Amino acid sequence: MARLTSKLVSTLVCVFACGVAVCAETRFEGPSVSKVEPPSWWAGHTINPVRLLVRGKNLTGARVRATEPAIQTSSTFVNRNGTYLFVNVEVNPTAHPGSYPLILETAQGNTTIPFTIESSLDPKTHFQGITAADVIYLIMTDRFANGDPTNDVPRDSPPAANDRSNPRAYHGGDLRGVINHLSYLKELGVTALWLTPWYDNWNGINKCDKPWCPNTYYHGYHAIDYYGVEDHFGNLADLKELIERAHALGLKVIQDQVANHVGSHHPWVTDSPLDDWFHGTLADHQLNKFQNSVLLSPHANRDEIRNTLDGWFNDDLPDMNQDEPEVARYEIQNALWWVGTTGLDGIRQDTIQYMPRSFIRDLSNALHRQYPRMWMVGEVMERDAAQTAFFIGGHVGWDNIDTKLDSDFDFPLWNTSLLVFTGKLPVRALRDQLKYDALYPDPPKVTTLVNNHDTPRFMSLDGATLEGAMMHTAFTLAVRGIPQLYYGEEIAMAGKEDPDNRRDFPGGFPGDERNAFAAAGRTETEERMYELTQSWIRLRSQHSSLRNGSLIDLFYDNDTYAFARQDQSETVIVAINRATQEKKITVPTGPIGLRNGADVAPLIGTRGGGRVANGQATLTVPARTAVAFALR
Ligand SMILES: [Ca+2]
Ligand SMILES: [Ca+2]
Ligand SMILES: [Ca+2]
Repeated sequence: MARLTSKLVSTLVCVFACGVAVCAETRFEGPSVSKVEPPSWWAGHTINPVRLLVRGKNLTGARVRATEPAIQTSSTFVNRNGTYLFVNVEVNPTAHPGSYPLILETAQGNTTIPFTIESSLDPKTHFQGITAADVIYLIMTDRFANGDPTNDVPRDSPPAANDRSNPRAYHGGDLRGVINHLSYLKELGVTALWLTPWYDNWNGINKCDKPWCPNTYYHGYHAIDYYGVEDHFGNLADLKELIERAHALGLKVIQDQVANHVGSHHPWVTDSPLDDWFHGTLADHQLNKFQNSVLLSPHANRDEIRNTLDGWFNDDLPDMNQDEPEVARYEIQNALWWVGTTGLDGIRQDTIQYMPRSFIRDLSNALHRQYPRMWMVGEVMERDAAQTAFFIGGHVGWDNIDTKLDSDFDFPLWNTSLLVFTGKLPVRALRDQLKYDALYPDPPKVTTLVNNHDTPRFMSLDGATLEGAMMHTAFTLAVRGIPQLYYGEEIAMAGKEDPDNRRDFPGGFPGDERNAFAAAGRTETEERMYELTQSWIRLRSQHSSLRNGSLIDLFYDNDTYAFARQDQSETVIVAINRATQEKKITVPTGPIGLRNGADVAPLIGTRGGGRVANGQATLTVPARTAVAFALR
C-alpha cells in the first residue's frame, strides 16, 4: 500500500561464553505499512482529530509527523508486537481535499502512511435518514441479481465457493445486479434499499462433516476488512454508483453494519491491535448463551450479563470489546466513514443488543452530530415488546441510559401477524399485541417487517395460503411504523429456514428459465402477490394518515380487525377479514369524529362503500381480504 523507503540497519551482536566471543550480524528491518483505517477523512468534521489505526511491521518506537501544516499528529501508540500503531490526526477546518501522507519514522528507517482529505458530499441529497414515509426493501446482494459475471470467482477463491447448486455458496449476485434492477424497485414503489453487509469477507470455503458444510460467507456477516467492499459484489466505485443512481430515482440506501463481531479470518484474530481488542481469543472465549432477557432485567447477575455481551455469537465470530475506548472509537469512525464516503441514508445495525447500551448511545450520538437526519435501526430479535422497547431511543432505562437508537424492528408484531394469518391465533391478537405500544416512547418509529433473511418465508410456514400472505403484507403496510419488505416476498417466494429462505430471485441470474422482474415472466400467483404489494405501497404513499396518523382500534374479534389511521387531514379505516365468508362489521364513528352522512369510500380490496348513519358505519369486507376505506 505505502511506498516503502526503509533502510536496513545491521548490527554486530556478540555473546561471550567461556571466554570466547561468538559474534553474528543481526539485521534490523525498517518499518512498513500495509493498512490505514480510515484511509481518508474530512475537514470541518465533528470528529476531529480522527484516530488512525495503522497496520504494518517493525513499528516499535515509531514517530509520526505530517508533511503539510493543514494536519497535525499526536498521541501515537504502538502495540507490543510493533504491528499496529494508533495516531491522532487533527485536520485544520480550512484544509483542502487532497493527499496528505504522513511520515512514519523508527530508528531503522521510515515509510509513509497514505491519507487523504476528501471533499464532503452535499447533505441536501445524501444522508437523508428514513421515516414512516419510506418503505424499505431488504436485498441479499448475493441472491438478487448477477450483473457482472466477471467477479463471480475472485482470484483467491476456490471454484466450489461459487456454486448455485449449494445454498451456502456464493451465487454471483452483486452490486451491478442491484443497479440493473433499480427500475423494478421503483416500479414496485419501495423507497429505500437495505443491502446485506458489503464489507469484504473471506473468499474461502469451510469444510466439515456437518450438514452446514461446505459453506461460505456469501451473506457478508463475517467481515475481514471493515473498510473494504466484498470483491464478489464489486468495489467502492460500484457502491458509490449504486447509491448515486438510487438517489437519482428517489430511492434511499441503508447499509447493514456489524459492529458486534468480525469474521474469524480477520487479521486481528491472530494479531490484535490491543490485548483487549476482542472479548477473549480464538482459543479461549465464552460462547454467548443468548440469555437475552438478562439485558432487560435490573436484577440480572453480572456473569449472565457479561456472557450475553461478551460471549461470541459462535466460535467463528470474534466479539469486539466496545468497553475498550480504542475499539469504540474505531467502530464509531468506521460507521461515519461509510456514511460520509458513500452518501448512504441509513444504517441497520446487526445483533445490537449484544453491545453495551452506552456504546449504542455513543454511536447514535456521533451519527446524529455529524448527520442530523441519519437513522439507525437495531436488530433486537425478540418476541417480547418489553425487550425491543427497552433498546429503542427516546427514553431512559433503569440503567440511566437512553440509547438514542432511532428505531428497532418490531419482531413482536411480526410474529403475531404470522401466527394470525396462518390461522394459529385469533385476529384480535393483532390488537392485543399493539396495546404494548404503551412501552414505546414513540410507537410510529418502530420498523415493521414482513420477514427477513433469518426467518422462513411466509409461503413455507405451516398453514400458509396466498390470501394469508396478502393479508400479512397489507397489514404490515397499513399499521403504524416504518415497513420493511424482504426481496421475493412480493412474488410469494417459498423458503424454509436459512439458507432456503435466500433463494435466487428468478430472472436475476444468467441462464434463468424465466424473469420474474417482468410481469410477463411471473406466474399467476406471483403476479397476484406483486399487484397486492404494489397497490398497498401506493395506497400508503397516497395517504398521509397511513404513514403518520394515529391508530385507533374500532373492532376486533376472532376473524376480524378494523382500525382507523387518522391525521389532521384525513381518516382511513383498514379492515381485515380472515373468515372464509364475507363479513359485515359495524364500527363506531364517534371516536374518530365523523358526522352522520359522511361518505365511506372504498380505496382498496372492495367496491362496496356506504354512509355514516346513527354514529356508525357498516363495512362489508370480502372473505380472506384486507380492505381500506376513506371517510369524508
Ligand atoms: Ca457477479
Ligand atoms: Ca471477499
Ligand atoms: Ca458483544
